[in-house]
Amino acid sequence: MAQLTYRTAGESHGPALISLIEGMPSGVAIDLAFIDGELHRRQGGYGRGARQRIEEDRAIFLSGIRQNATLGSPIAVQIANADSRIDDVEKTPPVFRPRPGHADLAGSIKWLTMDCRATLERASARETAARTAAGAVSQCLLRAFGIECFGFVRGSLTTTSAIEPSAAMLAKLRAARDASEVYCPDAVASEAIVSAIHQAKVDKDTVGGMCEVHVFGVVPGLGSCSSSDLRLDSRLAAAVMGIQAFKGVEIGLGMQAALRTGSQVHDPILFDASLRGESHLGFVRPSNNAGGLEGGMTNGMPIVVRGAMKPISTLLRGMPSVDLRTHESTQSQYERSDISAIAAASVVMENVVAFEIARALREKFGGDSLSEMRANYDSFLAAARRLGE
Ligand code: EPS
Repeated sequence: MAQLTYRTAGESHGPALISLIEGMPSGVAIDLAFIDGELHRRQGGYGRGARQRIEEDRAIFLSGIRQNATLGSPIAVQIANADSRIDDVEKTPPVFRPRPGHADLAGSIKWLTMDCRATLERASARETAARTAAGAVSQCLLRAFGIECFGFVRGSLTTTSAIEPSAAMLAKLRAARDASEVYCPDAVASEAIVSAIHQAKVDKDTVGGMCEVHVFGVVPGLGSCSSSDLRLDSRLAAAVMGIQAFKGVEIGLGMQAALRTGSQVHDPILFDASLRGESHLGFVRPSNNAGGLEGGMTNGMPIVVRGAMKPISTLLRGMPSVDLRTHESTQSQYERSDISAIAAASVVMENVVAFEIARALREKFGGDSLSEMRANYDSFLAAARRLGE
């Protein structure tokens, strides 16, 4: 059994983006409508720029599936770029005035060039379409085990929604989120975020925000405390920080845990024998400050991850910068961009989190086919239920 991994390739204005996924078991039903739906959601949200009117992202499977089910072989997914013009110097000119906050300056020094385009084409968040595709494929595996992921926008600037998602509310939450222009299921908060983005547009400024992902139905025991790179919380943090423009990650109570005493932070452990059954071991946690992870392992409670996205670094009014050819002070170069991509970021975050859960699920239950993996999963749960009997 290969480890579940993925890599992406592709530039923002190159011919296409590619995702190469390895380690999926055979026999997983691939829900093409769901995957294209995730790609479509990622293109949306109030505050997006003109590029999204040009693109219509679709996942084209080049390998690894047959009759809409995985074969167990590497899965290559292609997303074509309609706005493909990377070699057209008139339409895609060099960029010599780096944007503060973007990869422009650091990349130009790293690759020893004065043309920031050499860096920005790959640094662009266009690449997150390929990551969303990989995550959506992994969600097809998760769903076979009853695991559901829900990503949304928690807030931006002065607005923070107090909504508390639960598995029982999932269908309603998804409907409310999908009805919101900024993917925030709280209608009042959604409206406030839309107005903040609108104001930023008027001011030729940009806006970031806070995204959150809840994962329901995860079996206890994924991840491991045995070494730091196997801790699922460390992997989730790396996956979320790997999203363009993310500057912070929290699990459960996150940073707030440092400001409270132990008795105010740790979730009590109770046992209710009447709950013991097929998918419940009987342990009850009346709170979930741990965000479903203790010792780097899932504890059976929903996984809760929050990520902070900084504002887009391309400002219509520019920012103080320097011309790399002359070192003279100037305003940063304007490139067509978004005012806010926070809604899109919540879709990306849901899918990168999903991939890490799927990776941990593959590590624990192995198998080359879904049926072999399922048998291992069932026998683990049966053994866990026998503990203490
Ligand atoms: C981005 C700049 C814009 C965004 C892009 C991210 O691209 P363009 O320069 O082509 O208008 O639209 O995001 C996407 C294309 C996307 O699909 O998410 C940047 O500089 O990061």
